[in-house]
Amino acid sequence: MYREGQATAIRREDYTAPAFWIDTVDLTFDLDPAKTRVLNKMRLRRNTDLPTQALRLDGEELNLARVLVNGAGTSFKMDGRQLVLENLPEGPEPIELEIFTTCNPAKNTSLTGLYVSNDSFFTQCEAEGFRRITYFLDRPDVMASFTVTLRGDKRKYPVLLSNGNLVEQGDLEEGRHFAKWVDPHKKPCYLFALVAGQLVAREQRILSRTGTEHLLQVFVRPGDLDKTEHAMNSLMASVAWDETRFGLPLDLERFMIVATSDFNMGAMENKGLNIFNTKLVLANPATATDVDFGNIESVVGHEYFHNWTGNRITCRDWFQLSLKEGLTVFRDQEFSQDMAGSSSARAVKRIEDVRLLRTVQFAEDAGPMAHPVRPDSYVEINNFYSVTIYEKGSEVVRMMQTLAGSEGVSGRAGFAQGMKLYFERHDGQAVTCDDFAQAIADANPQSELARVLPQFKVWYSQAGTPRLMTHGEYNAEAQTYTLTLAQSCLATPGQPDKVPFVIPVNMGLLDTQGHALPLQLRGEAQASGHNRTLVLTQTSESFVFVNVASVPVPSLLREFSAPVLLEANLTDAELLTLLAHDSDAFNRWEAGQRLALNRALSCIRAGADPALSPVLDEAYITAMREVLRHPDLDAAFKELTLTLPSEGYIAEQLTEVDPQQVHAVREAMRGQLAQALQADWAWAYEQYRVTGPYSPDAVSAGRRALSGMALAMLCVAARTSKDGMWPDKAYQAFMVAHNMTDRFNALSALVVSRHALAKEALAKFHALFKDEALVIDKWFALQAAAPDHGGQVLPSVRLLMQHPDFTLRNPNRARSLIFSYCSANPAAFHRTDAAGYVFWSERVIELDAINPQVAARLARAMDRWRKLAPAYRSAAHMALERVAAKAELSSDVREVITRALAE
Ligand code: B3K
Ligand code: ZN
Repeated sequence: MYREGQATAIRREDYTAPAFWIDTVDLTFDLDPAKTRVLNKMRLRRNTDLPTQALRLDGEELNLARVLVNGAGTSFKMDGRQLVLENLPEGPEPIELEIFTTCNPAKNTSLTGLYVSNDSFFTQCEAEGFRRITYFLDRPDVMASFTVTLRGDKRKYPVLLSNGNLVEQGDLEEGRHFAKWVDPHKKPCYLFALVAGQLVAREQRILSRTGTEHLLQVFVRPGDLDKTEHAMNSLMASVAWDETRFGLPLDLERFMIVATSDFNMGAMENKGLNIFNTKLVLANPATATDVDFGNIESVVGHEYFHNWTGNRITCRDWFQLSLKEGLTVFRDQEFSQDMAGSSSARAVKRIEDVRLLRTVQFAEDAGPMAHPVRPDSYVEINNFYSVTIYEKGSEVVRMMQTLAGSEGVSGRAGFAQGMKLYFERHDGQAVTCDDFAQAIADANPQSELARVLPQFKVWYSQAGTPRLMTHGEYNAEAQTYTLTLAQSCLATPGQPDKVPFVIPVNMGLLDTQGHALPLQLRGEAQASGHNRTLVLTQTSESFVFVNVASVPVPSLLREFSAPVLLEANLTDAELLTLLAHDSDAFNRWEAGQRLALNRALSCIRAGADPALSPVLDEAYITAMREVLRHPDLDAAFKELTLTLPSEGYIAEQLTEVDPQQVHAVREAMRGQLAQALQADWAWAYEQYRVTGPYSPDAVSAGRRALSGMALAMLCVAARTSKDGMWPDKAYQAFMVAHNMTDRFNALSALVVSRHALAKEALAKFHALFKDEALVIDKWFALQAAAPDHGGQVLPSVRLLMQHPDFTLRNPNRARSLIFSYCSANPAAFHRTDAAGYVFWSERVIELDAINPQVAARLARAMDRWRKLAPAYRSAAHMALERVAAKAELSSDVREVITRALAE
């Protein structure tokens, strides 16, 4: 967040090893909100592999009081923000360096480094926050042993936590006390953490498979303990899962999670002391929805899994971020799937993950911030905690798992072997993505992955989403089916020309009745199985299937086996066959989405008025009715299939976007589906309502999702029929609901159908939950994302900013109102009078002065401005220029705006 001078790009090719190693760090904190004193005693030694050079320590917003070398005063100088020591003793002997600084946590609104939230102290060091605590070699390849002593007022800060084991604690003079923590594991400083405040803990002792005992703790503010059971259950499940699936045990006596309401992102994997956004810890049936419960399970898992993938083996430099993030997202996705249970519930999770990837990551890959999974340069590393590093990174790992199989060894087993080798080789090290890929391939020498590894790694170096074009030719006489797969990839910033990727394509063939056909490629002695992985490595390749008795319907990219844009150009008849019969649940869902998308796109491209000619035809509506009424499909799957592609996803398919038109078409489609299936929705609402006690399991959650959708559709349909019955029922359901999922669904049904009762229900909702910050976030978000009619949303958002509960300083609250409007409500944001863009530019500038990381995320709302139709585009351009013209911008926001404006 450097504001002085010109921010320069850091380049991956410039990496050099550190000039010094730091073996031990002994930190003593005297905690005081306005002036915390930090005594930092380090033992360093020169990296003798490099020529003798000065020690340059990173620091930011620190007041330097003293520097001692081996106990004596020394000369030093400042170079920008670095503390430079030029005269350290030569030779390999250890050097004792003592640095005394102070900082001001109360004034720290950026929420990186050491900050105060609700009178407690918290830290956030990844990626470069440790330098705001003390002078240090703030880079992940410097791993040290940490000892931390915390001192503070005992009444104000009864709980004093840091990484590792508590070795000593006691009282001091003047009502103060101390705690001393020793972390038995070496770690980079980005994994350092401290917490001090009035906190209470839910505790659980567990036994590992090998019989070792561990203490798990979830710390929250007093009053929130009744919302910690699910987080604790998720943590216990995570520990058990990593041990069973990957043989990775908990390596600490004590594992702590602490929740804070002021947090820039979801959570942070500090060694043994994870710090979480309250949103991803606190849940009880009355305040949290099924989606919240699911997110908590997945993020608790994610941070826990980092203990091995990220903490035991960390990144050599921040360009390797996906080494830990892509891999750990892959692990948390697998964990959630395993927790979900049935194959249908697994598919539902996969569909949700792919939906996020395709709407958000594909858009990033096609926009000004496009970057490879392993970027080549950055200005501000915080801007690269992106869906590309995380979600696409996870897909890259998933493809490695797919390709790690060989004769008699499943991909999953091969991948597990690869992980084992990765830990044998690199435990305790800071490594690169190459090291990871090499270990997976080396453990599976017979696999396709080993054969294509150098080319496979194009996924790490090349940005942009590949297009996969497929074409099938059936020869009835020869009974052959020739499937041609071809790929291309558009230019991205800095990468005009692309080379072919390795694309694993899971596929099968169905006959027109929907039966799976046995698969036999030319050259194979006999048919085997109904599912194959074809591996495309060239620009174009053909695969010939023989003994194909009738014209087949291809089911391609099953389970979404590669992060590509599939252009299969299937006919409606083929898509309907897949929707009704494919054995791959993902592709069933995908066929339904494709049918809806094709209809939306034809209407938009024809410039047709959806109010005059219906967008959906009988074939589509009948197919959706069949899905909704299907006796065997799970409720969660039905809900996903009946949900139309989002406005954002539709927009991505167009070369030029009029957000108002996209909105009108999708709204018309929804209205039509609501009307045409009215009787079916009414049936589904009654059929799927859950009446017993609340449980967040996948089956009950799916039922609530579907009955909630049915209620919303019935309220939407009631708009035309002017029948008040369903809105009344929704209001009733809202009032009597015994869990937040049903209550919020009922409230949303009234808001999205714009019924007069919505106002009253919103007021009741606020009154009921006025003391529950996370629920009030939902209240703001729902209003900011409400469907726009006549432009009422923006004035309502401006008014809500004046609400006593609103503050820009709390990231959750800022996201709930401002981001929900700018990023999750395209038709309300892309106003023809440009007022949405003006609002955006004001908020980006305002937020940047408080919290650059959050501001830079908001800045991304304009990423796709060049795709907009001309009138919007020029207004968006002006808004971007307005922000760019500000002299006082953080490097975070400056980088995003500069890239958005670059040609
Ligand atoms: N590693 C952290 C993210 C840190 C973001 C810093 N701007 C959380 C996670 O991915 O688990
Ligand atoms: Zn992570």
